[in-house]
Amino acid sequence: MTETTDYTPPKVWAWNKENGGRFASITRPIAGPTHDKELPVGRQPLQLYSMATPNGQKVTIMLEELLALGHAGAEYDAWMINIGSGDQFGSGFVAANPNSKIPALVDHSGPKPIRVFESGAILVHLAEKFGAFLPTEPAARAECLSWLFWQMGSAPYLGGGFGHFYAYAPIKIEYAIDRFAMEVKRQLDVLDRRLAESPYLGGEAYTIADMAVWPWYGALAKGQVYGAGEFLQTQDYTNVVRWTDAIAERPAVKRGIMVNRAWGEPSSQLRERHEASDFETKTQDKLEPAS
Ligand SMILES: N[C@@H](CCC(=O)N[C@@H](CS)C(=O)NCC(=O)O)C(=O)O
Repeated sequence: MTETTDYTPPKVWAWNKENGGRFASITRPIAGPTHDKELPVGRQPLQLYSMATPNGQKVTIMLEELLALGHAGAEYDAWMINIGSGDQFGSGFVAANPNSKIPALVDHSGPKPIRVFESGAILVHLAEKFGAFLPTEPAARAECLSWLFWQMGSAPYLGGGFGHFYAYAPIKIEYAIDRFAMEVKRQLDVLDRRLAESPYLGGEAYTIADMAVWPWYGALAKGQVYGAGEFLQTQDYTNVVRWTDAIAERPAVKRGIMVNRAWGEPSSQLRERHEASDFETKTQDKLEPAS
């Protein structure tokens, strides 16, 4: 083990604003808004405030799946919250999500708007509202919710643990990378063993559990996050790769991952979505054609 630091924690921690890590500018030890800014509200029943990170994609995939099933009440306006610029600290966003993280949903379909934050809570809210993608039979429901909550508990080790120390921290700390690489490989093995037993995480049917896990672990399995495919040898998790590829083929998934996306191929970016036809007319290649 290489010694990389001789740091000894002081008696009282102090906020060192110049910590140098990627995203340091949006990392703070305090909650609450930094500035006044109301959220826009469109004409659709559901208002989503988000960005196309894996946590954001879970919800846009679900909304597109619901619309594909014919649930017109799932029509939504998707507004861009640029977390790199600190939009999550605006007063309106903090009122929708006191945790200042995307995604946040405000459901305007009832007599009073309902705010929902935490992607897992948003998926359950939508699944119950439309009676879709969450089985009602007790055993199947329990299995689905177990995998959904597995994602909520596990992904912080992947993103905040492995991803942070492998890709974003200003120094490479062998101990931290080793510890979280071990945990992430264990998590991939958990998924691989489950997906050897059944086509989807909840069993025979595709559910909100798959929608929550796929944007993180599917992307990881294909080497699309943190450039860590080779390091973690993700191709070896063959059941995860099979499941990842099958979900990627779903038309609603193809649409969902484009929403609130502001990077990559211009044709893959639908920065704001206000109606279904926006996928044909408002992608970045159409809005700003290369001259
Ligand atoms: N557990 C939350 C995690 C949400 C989350 O971490 N969102 C990130 C983007 S992927 C974010 O908004 N980060 C901005 C920040 O931390 O200031 C959920 O599932 O909704």
